[in-house]
Amino acid sequence: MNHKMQLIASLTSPFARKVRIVAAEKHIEYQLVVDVPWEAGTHVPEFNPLGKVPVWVLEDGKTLFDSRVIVEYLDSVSPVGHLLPREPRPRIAVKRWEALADGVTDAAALVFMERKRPAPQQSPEWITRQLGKVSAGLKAMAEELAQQDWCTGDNFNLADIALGCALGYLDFRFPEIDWRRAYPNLSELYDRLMQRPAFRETIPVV
Ligand SMILES: N[C@@H](CCC(=O)N[C@@H](CS)C(=O)NCC(=O)O)C(=O)O
Repeated sequence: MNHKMQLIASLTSPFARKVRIVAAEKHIEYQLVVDVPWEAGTHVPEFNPLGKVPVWVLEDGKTLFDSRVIVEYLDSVSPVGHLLPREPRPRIAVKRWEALADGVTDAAALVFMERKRPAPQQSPEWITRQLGKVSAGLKAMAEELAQQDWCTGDNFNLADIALGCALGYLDFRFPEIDWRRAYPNLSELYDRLMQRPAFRETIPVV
């Protein structure tokens, strides 16, 4: 039996936000199923053996993860507003941006989780190492963006979405990291992204 496609996600996950933005930009309909993988009653492991969100459930019940696989799938199923170029070189350039932005988010998320552990169990070295990745990643993204309007090429695409989700996650969990002042070009692009309903409607909430 065919069902409506579903996205299993928490409302705070920056990776799920990337998927929600891609689906909205491409006008792909789905049912949002909110599930927090950290909570005792979570069903996420039934859909993804890794126990992580986002998970996309296809009409036939098959599942897709992780966010990079899902967004590539969504871009391929609808011709509306292509977010990944078809040509190999520009396509890989966008996916490299996505890896960089997602990597910043991954490192920041590790810090957030480490800081939630009881103080004696926290490793300051681990936190410093991950924060170093966040700083280096922000610097690299600012340098690569330079004075361009968008991350790659002449149009908004998945690279900009991934960057926006990384910056939005830093705002949400690390308001003390003042990336706007350090990198005005990232700030300008972020403001432009926030004019899009898909970004405004997916701001992380606790
Ligand atoms: N590489 C994955 C990362 C997903 C991820 O780390 N999700 C977090 C929430 S932001 C999660 O579900 N964590 C639960 C866990 O690690 O058990 C993706 O892009 O989808």
